[in-house]
Amino acid sequence: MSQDKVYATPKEQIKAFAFDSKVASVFDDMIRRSVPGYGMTLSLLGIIAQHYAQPGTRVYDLGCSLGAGMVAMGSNLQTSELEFVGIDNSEAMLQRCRSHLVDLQTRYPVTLHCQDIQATPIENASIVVLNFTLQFIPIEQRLELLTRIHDGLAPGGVLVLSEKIQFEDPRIQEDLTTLHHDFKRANGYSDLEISQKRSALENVLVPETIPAHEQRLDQAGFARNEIWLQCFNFASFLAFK
Ligand code: GEK
Repeated sequence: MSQDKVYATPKEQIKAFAFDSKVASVFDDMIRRSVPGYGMTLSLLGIIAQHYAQPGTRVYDLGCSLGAGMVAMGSNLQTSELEFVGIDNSEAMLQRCRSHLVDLQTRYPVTLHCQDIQATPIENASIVVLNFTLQFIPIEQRLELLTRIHDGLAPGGVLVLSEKIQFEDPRIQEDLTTLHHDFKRANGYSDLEISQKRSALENVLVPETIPAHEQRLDQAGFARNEIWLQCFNFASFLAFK
């Protein structure tokens, strides 16, 4: 996988961030160097999948990008009669995703659909993963999506929801944003790359507070939810049907 240089040179005009072929070709490097805890989220997703995958059900990865979530969940699974469904609305991502799923496909049926996750029917799911994807859905449409996910989960099913988060206290917001930028700098991104990417993501990636997520999960019908991992301004929730 090549190194992310998408924002390395000065741009006259910063266009809104898009998951196009340029981003898809460096995506693994981009997300690992940008999202603190991404690697740990994936490796622990494998443990979560072992615990919650139920025979005869589906596992959905909504906004699957290159399929890292499905690969992580499938790597040590023994559960029988499981089907994986990966959804993304970027054809550039899915083209690359297919080649990452070769091993998984020798053990489980895997279907990939290029579509908006808001149009995806969710049925008979034991696990639904939204790994850093809900943040790209318009805020007013998030409840409907989470409600459909809840309704499509089988009894005992879970949603894994990972997001960039925002803090109510402006001083904490400022400090954790600084720490996030320090993380990116430590991973080799320049100040120019950090600031151009930040502008490109403005109004595209819209983070919310932890209470806003918790309240919406309650409203969508989930019985309980808890944060199981947090790294700076990124957190992952486990929500139970
Ligand atoms: C991972 N989960 O590696 N419908 C379908 N796909 C969408 C939509 C939508 N409405 N909006 C955005 N996407 C992955 C990482 S990246 C996170 C997920 C990030 C897709 C988009 O094309 C991209 O592939 C993915 O969601 C978000 O664990 O880049 O911060």
